[in-house]
Amino acid sequence: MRSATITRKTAETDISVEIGLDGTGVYDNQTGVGFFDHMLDQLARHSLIDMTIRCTGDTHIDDHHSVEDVGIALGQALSQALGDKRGIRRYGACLLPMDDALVRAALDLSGRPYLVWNAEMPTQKIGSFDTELVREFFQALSTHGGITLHVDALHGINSHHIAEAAFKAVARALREAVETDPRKSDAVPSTKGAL
Ligand SMILES: [Mn+2]
Repeated sequence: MRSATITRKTAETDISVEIGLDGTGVYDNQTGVGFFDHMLDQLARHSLIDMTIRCTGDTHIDDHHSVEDVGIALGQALSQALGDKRGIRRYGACLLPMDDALVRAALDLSGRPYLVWNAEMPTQKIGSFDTELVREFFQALSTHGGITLHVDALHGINSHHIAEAAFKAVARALREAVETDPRKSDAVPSTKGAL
C-alpha cells in the first residue's frame, strides 16, 4: 500500500498523520477541534484514503494553528505517499451537492501548489469554529502537497453545508487523482516525465 507517516512538532502544535492511499476510508481523527474532526472524517471517508490524525495544539488561543498545521502535515503525507506519482490518474474533479450547497473541486497533483478559493461562508462561525479556517486548511494542503486546487461554491446558504460540501468535493476529486490508472500504471502522467 502507498502510505506515509508524518510527525510535526512546533511550539504551537504537536501532530502525527498516518495515511494509506489504497485504503477503504477508515479514519480516526482527533485534533482537539470538533468541527474539524468532522471534516477530516469526511475527507477520509469520501477519498477512501485511510487516515489517522492526532493533534495537540494551542487551542486556548484559537483553532488556527491546529487547523493550518494539520493541513501542512497532511499535505506532506500525501506528497510522500505519492512518491514519484508513477501510474496515478493525476487529475480529479467533483461537483458535489449537499442540500443548499453546491461545491465544485478540481485538482491536479502537479507538484505546483496553487489555490483558487471561491467559497465564502455566510457566517463567521460554525459553532465555535472560525469559517475562515476552511480556506487556511486547503491553502496549507495545497502548498505542502504540491496540489493545484480550485474550489468554487456555486451555491449555498448554510456555512456548515458549504464547508462540508467543500471537504467532500475535494475528497472525491482526490480519490480520482491518486488512483492508479490501469491503462498506464507504469508511467508518470506527464509529457515531461516527472511531476
Ligand atoms: Mn455535518
